[in-house]
Amino acid sequence: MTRLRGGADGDLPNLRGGALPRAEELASGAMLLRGFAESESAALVAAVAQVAASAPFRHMVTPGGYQMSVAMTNCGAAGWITDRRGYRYSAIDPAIDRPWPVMPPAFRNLARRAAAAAGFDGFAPESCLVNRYVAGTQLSLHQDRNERDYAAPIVSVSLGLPAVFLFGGLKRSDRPRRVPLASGDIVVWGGPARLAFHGVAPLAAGDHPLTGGCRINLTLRQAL
Ligand SMILES: [Mn+2]
Repeated sequence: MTRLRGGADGDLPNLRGGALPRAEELASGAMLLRGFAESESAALVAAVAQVAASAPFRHMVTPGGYQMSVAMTNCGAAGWITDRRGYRYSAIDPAIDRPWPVMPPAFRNLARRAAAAAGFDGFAPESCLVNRYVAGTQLSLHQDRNERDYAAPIVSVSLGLPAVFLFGGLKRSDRPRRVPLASGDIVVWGGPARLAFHGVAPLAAGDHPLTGGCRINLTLRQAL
């Protein structure tokens, strides 16, 4: 078990009975930080609602013409988008032709602490992609490679319904690990794992006190 400085409240008790380590290395450069965002999860969900009030969730279209099952929005100086022209970052929300909402300071602060806990100091994301999953929604295996450079890690925060994260290797054909994620869990991957293939298995139906019938995922990146 890796010793881990906790979230906002320091050394939290393990609310899951001590059965699972708080921090688990998924691969070299990839860490699962269980419960790291738990104590601030309600505030994060409230902040997501504020973001979505300005920049509504929408189902974007891939360059190949498929509509994504995950509903997405963004906040921060750059938002990840896809349309028939390709995958990229944009300072403007194309749905409303205005800049994305400002990133809540709590997002940036949490991401910086989580990255540091995983061994990546100085993380300063200017982009937060917000994904919303409902029962049956999935995200197929892919690499995050639209960022300007790959020196910074990716920080991924799970809120609401649980999911199975698929964490593969550097080749698409590498069989992915199936990693159960609960609300408040954070996965950080960078360094030798920065270009690992990853995805999300189809979400199981459920009802979560924080988010009802959905799962919210925050993906924080240094994109520019
Ligand atoms: Mn991704």
